[in-house]
Amino acid sequence: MTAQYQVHGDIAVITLNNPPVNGLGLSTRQGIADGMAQANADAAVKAIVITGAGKAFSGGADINEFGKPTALQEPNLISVISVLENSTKPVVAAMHTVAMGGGLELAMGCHYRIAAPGTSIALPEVKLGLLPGAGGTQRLPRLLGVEAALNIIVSGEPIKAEMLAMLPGQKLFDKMATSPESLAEEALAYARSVADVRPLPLVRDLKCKHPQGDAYFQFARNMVKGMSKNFPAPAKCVDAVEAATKKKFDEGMAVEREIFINLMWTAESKSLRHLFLAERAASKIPDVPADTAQRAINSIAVIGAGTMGGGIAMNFLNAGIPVKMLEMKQEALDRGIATIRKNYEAQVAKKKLKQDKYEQRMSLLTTTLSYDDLGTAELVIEAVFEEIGVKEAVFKELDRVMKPGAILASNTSTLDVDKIASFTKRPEDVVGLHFFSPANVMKLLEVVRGKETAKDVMATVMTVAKKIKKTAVVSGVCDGFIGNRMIEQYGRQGGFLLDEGCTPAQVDKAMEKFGMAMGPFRMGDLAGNDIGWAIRKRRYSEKPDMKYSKTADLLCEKGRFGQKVGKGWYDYVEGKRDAIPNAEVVTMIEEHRKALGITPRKISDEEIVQRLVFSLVNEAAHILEEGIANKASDIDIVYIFGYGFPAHRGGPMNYADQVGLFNVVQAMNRFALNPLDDANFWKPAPLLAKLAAEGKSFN
Ligand code: T1G
Repeated sequence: MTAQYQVHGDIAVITLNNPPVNGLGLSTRQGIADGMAQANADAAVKAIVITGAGKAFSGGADINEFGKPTALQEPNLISVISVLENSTKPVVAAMHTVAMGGGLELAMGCHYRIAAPGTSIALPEVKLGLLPGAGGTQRLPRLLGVEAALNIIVSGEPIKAEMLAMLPGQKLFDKMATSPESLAEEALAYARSVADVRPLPLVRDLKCKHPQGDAYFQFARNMVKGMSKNFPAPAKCVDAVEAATKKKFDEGMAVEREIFINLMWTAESKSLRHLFLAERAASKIPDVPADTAQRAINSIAVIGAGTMGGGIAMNFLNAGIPVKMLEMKQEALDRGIATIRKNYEAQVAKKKLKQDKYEQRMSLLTTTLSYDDLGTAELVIEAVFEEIGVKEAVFKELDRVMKPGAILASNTSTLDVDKIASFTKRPEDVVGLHFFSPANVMKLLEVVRGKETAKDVMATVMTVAKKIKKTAVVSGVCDGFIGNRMIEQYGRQGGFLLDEGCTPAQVDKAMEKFGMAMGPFRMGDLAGNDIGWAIRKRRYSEKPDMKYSKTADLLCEKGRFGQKVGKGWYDYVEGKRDAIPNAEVVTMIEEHRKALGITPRKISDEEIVQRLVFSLVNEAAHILEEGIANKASDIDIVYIFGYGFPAHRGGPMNYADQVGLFNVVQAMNRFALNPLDDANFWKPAPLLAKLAAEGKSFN
């Protein structure tokens, strides 16, 4: 059982013990029920304490159980909470560290609640496309008041127990423990103090009203509508809490239950639950055991004080890790430091960063013009010009100066990490750390594993990534790694669609309606169209038979590189991001079609979305076959965190699974018949064809 039962004098203690966060899986629920039966049957027991071992009181329902029969198997969470509530002896919840989701709902079914300071309280179900499904929407408003409860339920965000304990009239906490260490003792003492109190206080009996109910809930619905594009759950949270104010407790519970079950089956919730597990699975590397010894990283060096170098440095300064930054010239260093200061000062101005924190971070930053000063760092990250000759010079110097065991990382986004490693005598210490611009903002980090990169280096950089709050995904060495390799096919399809009859605005609108943060052409204007131009020029010589539309080249020949020059596929007003369609560009595309003898055709949004998204999927299937990515869910994480793919679609691979791989292959077979497209590309990757034929999915 993953819940232990002990008796301390006349108090029974049930301790949840299901690492890592006491997820309320079947065995834990059974353990609680058994413990309660034992305590209620033992005449010597006067009261009961429920608490959690390890790093949480409880992180809620066991997410690994979702969609599995055991999740609903009796005793399900609602039944267990009823056992607590209907106990003939008082039950005290003793919470520490984390009491979230079903864990908080469990505590609210108890008669009394004690929390240690620092306990994170949350009902994060909305982040999984759900709502609290074990009485949270009915009990929390009774304990905290309707408005405070609804805010917590709709935001899903954690809040410290001591903050909630200060709310006037709150009944969520009967007592705050003086410290996490004294919680157990104080809970036993408190349980003794209430052992004979009758009647037992039941949360379900508390009143739940809002003085201006209808007006308030209308206001709440308007607020939620604005923030929950594509997501049905937040609005449903409002419905459930409103039911708590208008119906009897059991009727309100029935409303909550019905909404919960309906939300469980929505594509949005399945996608968000997939993402929750995918994000945590990404940090696991199949052949690198979790207990692999890691190298100590106490300080780092960054080579290059440009946009990327500065952004990379900020990640470490934010995590309190000292950074030594090297440049070739003092003025480049000064420029780099000034940019870092500007970024921090902007955060201070927006009250997102305290002045003293800003100064503390800057105190961790030192600079140098000499490689000989770098020897003390345990990790060095180069972010210099993207040219192999420059990388060679840098890595030869790093090999000379860095102490044995230091990790040598390259931020390259297109070059061969194995080749870079070959410039050193220690290829086992070389790894790629591909940050996405702006490096201090984008969560995604592609960790590029060279063929000789040591396992402890991989384990170490994955831990470092978590420390600097990055979501790291392991990639093998290939041109473009995972994200950029796939985006190249996506861009090619965008060009073909222009040749065949679309305007940039039509393609962008279709993709943004699908949920992309930005369509391909607005994204090109943001990143800089000249980047793609340079890659295509390389391709024209490397892969002469690879088909491309020429429209993007024509655009670059007119110097329309994007936002940075005020014009690209669209026009831009200085300092503004609005993309203004440009008639000249549309004419350029039309004339190009005419020159090719193409009669434009009307292309549906559905075809636009399928050709762009399935081009990602087919390329990703090759990436999986080649072992460049370890698992399909890693690719979903790359696209959600690095390329603005909509979370409610769960990533390209999850989306393909939801469409059905058989249907994806059918669509690709249709695209292959289009003479203006690239039939060769649309041949389904063998892995995709196999899964589709077997009725299987990627994830
Ligand atoms: N069930 C099972 N495992 C969980 C879990 C959970 N609820 N939450 C986290 N884990 C695992 C996670 O996969 C990882 O595993 C490890 O714990 C550390 O997680 C009826 C239906 C609790 C604040 O949404 O917010 O209750 O990788 O890296 O930063 O209404 O995890 O180590 O093998 O995030 O210290 C609602 C989600 C469920 C909580 C800890 N609960 N979890 O953060 O560690 S739905 C949640 C979190 C529900 C009821 C409904 C965080 C955390 P591994 P971590 P952390």
